[in-house]
Amino acid sequence: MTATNHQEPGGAVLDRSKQKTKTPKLYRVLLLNDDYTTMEFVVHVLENIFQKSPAEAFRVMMQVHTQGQAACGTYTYEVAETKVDTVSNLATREGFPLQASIEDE
Ligand code: TYC
Repeated sequence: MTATNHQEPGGAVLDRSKQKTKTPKLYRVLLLNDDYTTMEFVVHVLENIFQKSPAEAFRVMMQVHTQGQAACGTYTYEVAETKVDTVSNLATREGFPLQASIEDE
């Protein structure tokens, strides 16, 4: 928040407290379950694309497997989009149908 002082003719000082730098809107990246992608590959994706520890990667993978989907990170839109593309490209390269999607935080 920046406050700029404006000198008024009568000597009064007005504070402009309009927010100039806005915090960017954030988006969740969701990983979706399917019947064909191996658990090992999903753990690999979570460790390498979403920077999860091995234990956290396993926990998130099991959450997707049992509940259909789970959040794996929160990012600006551009970064979230890149994560989704990276998952899709890596999965396609390995012959898996694994998909990720984006939702508003
Ligand atoms: N359901 C998959 C299996 O039984 C494992 C899996 C987990 C797939 C998470 C996708 O996002 C996923 N092999």
